[in-house]
Amino acid sequence: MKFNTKIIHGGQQHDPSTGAVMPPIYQTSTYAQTSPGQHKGYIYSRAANPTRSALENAFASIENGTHGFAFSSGLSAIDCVLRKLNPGDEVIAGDDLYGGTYRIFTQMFQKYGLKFHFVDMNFVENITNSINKNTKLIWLETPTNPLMKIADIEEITKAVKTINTDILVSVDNTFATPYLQRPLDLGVDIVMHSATKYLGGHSDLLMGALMVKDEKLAKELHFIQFASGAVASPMDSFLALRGVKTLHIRMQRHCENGKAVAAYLVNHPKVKEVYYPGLKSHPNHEVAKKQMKDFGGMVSFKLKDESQKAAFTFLENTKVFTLAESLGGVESLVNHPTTMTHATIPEPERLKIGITDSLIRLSVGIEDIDDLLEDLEQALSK
Ligand code: P1T
Repeated sequence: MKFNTKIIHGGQQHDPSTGAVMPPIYQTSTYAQTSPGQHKGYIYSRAANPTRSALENAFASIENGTHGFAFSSGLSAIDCVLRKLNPGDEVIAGDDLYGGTYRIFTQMFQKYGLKFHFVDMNFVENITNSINKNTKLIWLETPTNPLMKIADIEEITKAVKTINTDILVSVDNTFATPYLQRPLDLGVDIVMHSATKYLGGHSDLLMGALMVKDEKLAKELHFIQFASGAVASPMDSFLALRGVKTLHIRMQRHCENGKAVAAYLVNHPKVKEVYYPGLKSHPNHEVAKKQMKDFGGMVSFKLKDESQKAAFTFLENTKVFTLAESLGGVESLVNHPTTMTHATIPEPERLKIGITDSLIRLSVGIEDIDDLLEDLEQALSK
């Protein structure tokens, strides 16, 4: 099946008992057994639930994986991957990550004996030079949140696997979605999503996803998901599956609008710098062109006036763009990383990579582009 068909039908079947085209919301915690161990494949909803199974099959299908797993949030999906590791193991991660990812690494798992190295993923030797016998996981986020850096997934995976095939490579594919790039096809082991964002697409649920194509790895992750219990609810699974079915159409518009917003901001006299991989001036534009179908709807920029006051004036004055954390929904959002999504990262670390008070992140929605540009224009004129 082609991607646009898979998005709708991949891993799906009509409900076997009624023919329902969409899976019912199986709002049940448990399942009747006729004799101990005699059941219809479902025992207890922490292990599996038919609505979640339908979604997990769709997740696997859209990333060209064999298994998908749905969690109660993106961070619980990350938590599941980290629980595969043992004290003393080391992780090499990008230096620009969602603030919550940085926090779970440094404030949760470091204390259980994992060691994290944060490197600029633009240079593959930064990764290969940090690999030692304890390295177990490479954590990529591309495009990164919020600086929109692009890592060359294929080149990095090849270099890592040449050194040691047992090192897992995981890609947080939240910003790109499988519409734009499919990391499992490029050799990585695990794809992770905050499905709260584009996969759900409507800002009405919290969810995480993992997709893999290796049977043994799938078994291990399923065991952790079952044993730890941070599963997605039946209702959220239903909503996410409904959202996934329009991902390709939404992403087309997100990309069109994202491109138009970036082009507008580049020429604005009050704007110092625009971070969007679709711009020829973006340092990773060529890599983005190689591995992504298009460039997405996330755009960050810095104002020339570097004061927090100038940023706040803009943030307080947008009308169509809502000031809020999160991204990837149909509606446009605006976010101030230093005080909102990335406030958890210590200031010196933030400043080292360029997350300053003048940085503003836009999640460009699928509204009419004229209204979006008009809104930016009026807010920038304040
Ligand atoms: O919020 P949650 O569903 O737990 O997902 C965490 C997460 C993981 N990875 C990336 C790239 C993310 O952007 C997020 C969540 N991000 C936001 C809430 C935000 O506004 O950036």
